[in-house]
Amino acid sequence: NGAATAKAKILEKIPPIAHPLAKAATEIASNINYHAQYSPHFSPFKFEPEQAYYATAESVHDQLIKQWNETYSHYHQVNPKQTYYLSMEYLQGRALTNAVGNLDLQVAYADALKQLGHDLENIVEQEKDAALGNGGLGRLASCFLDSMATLNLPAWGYGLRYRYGLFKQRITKAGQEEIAEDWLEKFSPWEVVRHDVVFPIRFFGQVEVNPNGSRKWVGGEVIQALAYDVPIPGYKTKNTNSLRLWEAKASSNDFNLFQFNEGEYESAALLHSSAQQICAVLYPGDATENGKLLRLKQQYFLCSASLRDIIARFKERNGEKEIQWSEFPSKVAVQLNDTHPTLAIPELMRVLMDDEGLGWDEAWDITSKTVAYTNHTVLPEALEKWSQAVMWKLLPRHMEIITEIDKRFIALIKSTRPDLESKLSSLCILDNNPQKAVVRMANLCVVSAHTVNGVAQLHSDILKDELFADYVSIWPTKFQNKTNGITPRRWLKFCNPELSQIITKWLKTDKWVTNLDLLTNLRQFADNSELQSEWESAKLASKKRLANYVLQVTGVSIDPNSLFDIQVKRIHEYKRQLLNILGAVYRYKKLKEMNPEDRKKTTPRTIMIGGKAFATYTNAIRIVKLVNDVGDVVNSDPEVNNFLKIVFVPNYNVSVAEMLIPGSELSQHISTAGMEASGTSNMKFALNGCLIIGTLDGANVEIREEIGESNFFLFGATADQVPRLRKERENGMFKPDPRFEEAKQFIRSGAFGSYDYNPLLDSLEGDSGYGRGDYFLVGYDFPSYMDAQERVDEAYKDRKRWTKMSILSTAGSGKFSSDRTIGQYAKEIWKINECAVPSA
Ligand code: B1H
Repeated sequence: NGAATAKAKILEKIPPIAHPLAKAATEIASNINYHAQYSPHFSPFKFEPEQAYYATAESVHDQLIKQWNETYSHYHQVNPKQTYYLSMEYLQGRALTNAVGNLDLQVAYADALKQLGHDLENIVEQEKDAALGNGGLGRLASCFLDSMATLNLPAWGYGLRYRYGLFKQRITKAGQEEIAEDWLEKFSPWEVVRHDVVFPIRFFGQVEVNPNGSRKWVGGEVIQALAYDVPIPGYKTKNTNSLRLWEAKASSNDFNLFQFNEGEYESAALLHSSAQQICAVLYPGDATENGKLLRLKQQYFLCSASLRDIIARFKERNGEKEIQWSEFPSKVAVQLNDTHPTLAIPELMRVLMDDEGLGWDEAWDITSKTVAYTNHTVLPEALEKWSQAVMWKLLPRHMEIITEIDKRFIALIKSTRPDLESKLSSLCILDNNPQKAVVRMANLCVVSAHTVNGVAQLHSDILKDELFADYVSIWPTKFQNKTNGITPRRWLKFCNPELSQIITKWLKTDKWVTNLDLLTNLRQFADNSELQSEWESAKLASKKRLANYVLQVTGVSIDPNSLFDIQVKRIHEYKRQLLNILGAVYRYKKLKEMNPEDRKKTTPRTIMIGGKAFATYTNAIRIVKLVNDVGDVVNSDPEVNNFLKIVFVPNYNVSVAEMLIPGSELSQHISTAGMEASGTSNMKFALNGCLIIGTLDGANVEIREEIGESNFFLFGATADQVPRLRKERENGMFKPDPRFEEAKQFIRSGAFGSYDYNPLLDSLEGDSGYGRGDYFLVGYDFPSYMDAQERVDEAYKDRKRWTKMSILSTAGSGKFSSDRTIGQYAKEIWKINECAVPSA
């Protein structure tokens, strides 16, 4: 406690001053001290890292508030067309490093904290990740927000303020354990509650028909949506956009004081708890279907609150003039992040017709010119279908509207495309199958949106040629590709400062941070031995940091001189973590059989696998257990553990990724071709000089094109071969490679403990639940995967050549900046322009 008092004592020497725009370190120290004393959230006279974090965050928040307000009023004054990105998920991660870095106050804040007896590096670790998303789709939304602000685009995000984010993963002897992630346990210093932004949201009820024929949705239950705003600072620009997250609240007049006073506490509180349920948890699914009423309520809650807000802003900015609704699409672009916010379509129709009195044709014209849809997956089980019966109950007016949209679509086809009539049953929106009548949300999006896009070239081609092929023949110009991207601020500059400095030094500019194509200029130095040795020592430093982290969270000590091989992503059979671990098992078995001299000639490897498994996805849970069991045996086997370690990295999230990626040398992106829409971690790894072993799937295809075939370890079937291979598999025409059989047999023999792995391994042979066995073609791709791994081992022996490949990976990653992606959305889909806040 002596140390604690010493820290608190430092505060006495520094005057606490409210100085929201401090730039110099001493002023910033005063401002942090001010918050420690005058925005107290803790007992006084404590200044441990936790208190220092909150005080620092509030100081940074001060810095953001002014430019945030200025951004709002500038947009308000200019009244440009603005984009609203609707997403059920955002994976923001930590905000402090990003905010300080975007404000370009990194050095000043580090100095200020030193004066206060703390290290910025240590303080940022105090922040909990905001994990309001599952995986790539949510992280993409967050990268997009960063780019929209950095490009000075008038573009906001809308989402839900989940009380509990994605679960925390703990690994025990039994495998994965899920724990509630209480990110708001104390509070978030970044969000601002807007008590004046509240909208009533209705559920259930009925449709009333007025004498004039107009319709109105009435009755049911009404819950309030309350806005919380999170500032989204752009990099070195004043523009600070908003992420508006809705929270559900019961209306205060709904609280039945009479009942409460009568002692009926529970029924009095019922509405409160039913409101609270809506934003209680993020649905922890990734590409899995669910039929939960609550999830549908969440989706409607997001759509309705956001549209009400958008319309209110449109009216407000219109001023005193009479409203011209036809101008709405020239002021508003709504982007649907997958089908999860599809209800925005019937909701906009409903408000325009029932509240604003427009006719169908006008409302339809406005709606379809406003809304665009991004598809993120072709997995059939992830294409949302909602029960018609449930929808009629929860959203009766919306179901009327959807039915009418469908009717008109069918009429259009019958009158203009009789050749497609036979396909109408799969093209229309309502699937009236008497067993289970559903609404097909993707069809509703495609029929209603002005633009539909995929997230990588291959994926967009599959949408056009397969999933949406018939729609393409109806609306040939509706379909586009927008290859995903990642923000180079978080995913290089801030997470890998060592490498960033080297890049800046050799390019003689740091402009690459906002113009990532400049990285191509590194190519000319790829053979330069001075750059190579700087590059290698940066990588080694990151590997050592990672090794420390792994030791701390798993107790396993790994050798920074071994090849660091990483696969981190949600656990899913199509992502084929099983292929990785079967390859590792085979490697282990061969190492065991070798004589010690031969062993020494192998390339030492550390294989790291991380990711969360959806709790009810049995095979994913089994895969986590298998990786851990194999690791336990291998890592404690003195014969081989100098040559091979296998580590399961627990609780993979944004912050863990920021640690892992800079320290990676090889990363695995090995999905069955045609199944990973894009992938975005592949881009993050390549940008940080990590080589990829992968299939021709998603964005891998474009990454390989950009960085060069010879710098990419390719293997496996291509997307167009997959259907034939599955057929052959079904017909018993598949001859497994002996190495594949050996690896499975080794696991079945009990070499990794007594857990019953037979059901998991059987999925590679007999029935897998997807149809006849090995739907994901692990067995088919195994031999070419193992061959590619041998090429990796060979390549790593020539360190100069490896380093050159690593430099070329970074040099070729410019295309994958989310600035490029967002620039294309802005120009080709949203038709919005930059709206920079003038300086001073
Ligand atoms: C992606 C999802 C997803 N595609 C359903 N689809 C969900 C589907 O909770 N749910 O119900 C949640 C998420 N996520 C991913 O999007 C793709 O698999 C990646 O390949 C892609 O890179 C990413 C971003 O486009």
